[in-house]
Amino acid sequence: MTVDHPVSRSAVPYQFDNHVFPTPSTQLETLTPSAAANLASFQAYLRSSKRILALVGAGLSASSGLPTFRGTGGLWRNYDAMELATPEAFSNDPSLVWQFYSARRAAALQAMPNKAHYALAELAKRMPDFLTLTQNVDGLSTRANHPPNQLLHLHGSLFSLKCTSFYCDFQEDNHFTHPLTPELAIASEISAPYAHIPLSGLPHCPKCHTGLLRPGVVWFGEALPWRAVKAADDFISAGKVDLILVIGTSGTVYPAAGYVDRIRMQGGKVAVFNIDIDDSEGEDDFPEMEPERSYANRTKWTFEGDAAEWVPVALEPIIGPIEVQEGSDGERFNLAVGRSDD
Ligand code: BJW
Repeated sequence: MTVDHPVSRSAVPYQFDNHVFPTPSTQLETLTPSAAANLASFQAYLRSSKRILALVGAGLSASSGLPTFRGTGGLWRNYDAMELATPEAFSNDPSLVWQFYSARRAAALQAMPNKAHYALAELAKRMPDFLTLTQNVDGLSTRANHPPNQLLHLHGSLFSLKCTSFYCDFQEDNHFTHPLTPELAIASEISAPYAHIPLSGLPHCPKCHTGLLRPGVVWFGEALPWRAVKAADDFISAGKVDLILVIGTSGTVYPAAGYVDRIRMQGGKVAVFNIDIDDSEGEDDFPEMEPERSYANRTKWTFEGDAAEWVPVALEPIIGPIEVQEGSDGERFNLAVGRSDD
């Protein structure tokens, strides 16, 4: 659906049907010898790691059916992310921006956490010195029961609401009602067409009764939540981080992307899980060495493919096998974790 709208010159908003679909699970059953050596080398280092950080992005939730922002299958395929994820866009056209976020709230509510969300939650339960920094606003890590004290939301949440009035401090978290107003029911589907909603039909503050509410996400040019940034800094300052898992993120948005270099500069190693590894990321650190020595000395591992497939496999020596089953109410549970705590 092409929408002609003043905010965007190239707009095809709400055309989010180009998801990145998960690669078939058979990808891991046919590992080449070098891929198996890569995995074994990573797992050996993982077992020896005491302090681990994960930086996750939209690709983590791709196989849950939620579109990513950039690249193939990008959320804003013909639309620049900067155009909607800014305070200016909201101020210019709150109706457009609210419909965009309303559709994403609906999609996130319908989505289920995948095996990678559960695997990270399980790692957190088994390793007190494991911390996940998520750029995602979809709430899926929380719904996979990731321990909240080991999960920092750098870019806020689709399910937080804030009053835009300068004079009002209203903020509410975990607000899962959809639609937020009867008028926003038209934006309940990811491909819903755009229709202008007057200001009176958009969510207003229940405290001051005058201010317009906005989604509690971090837009370009806005500061990240200071508590989350401080907690991340404290974790990094408390001791060397042995390993950072970089999962499903393009690493293009700062300051989040900067954590990878900070860990490398401390001497920590990096493991990248992405459906699309570019040539420079895949480079062997020691290409001239024979394979065994090369793998033993690696400072970086890459796992190309669906994070929902790779992450549970890569973490298996610590967390055991992850099996996800759906409950009668449609919610999913991580039922079988085979490794005992001996
Ligand atoms: C798969 C997969 C599968 C697919 N399996 N993988 C330093 C240098 C340059 C610029 C800056 C800088 N520091 C700050 C800036 C400016 C700016 C910035 O970074 N700009 C860049 C674009 C250059 N940063 C900011 O403005 C930040 N604020 C700030 O710095 O404030 C300073 C300040 C201080 C004090 C006072 C005031 C201000 C704020 C950034 C906020 C970002 N917000 C968004 C929107 C959130 C709300 C929403 O969701 O709508 O966050 S933008 C968007 O990008 C969203 C994401 O969290 C973020 C990152 O995207 P992500 O997650 O990496 O997704 P994609 O789509 O990019 O990548 C997906 C990846 O998954 C791809 O690689 C795929 O291949 C892969 N994939 N399927 C595995 N199945």
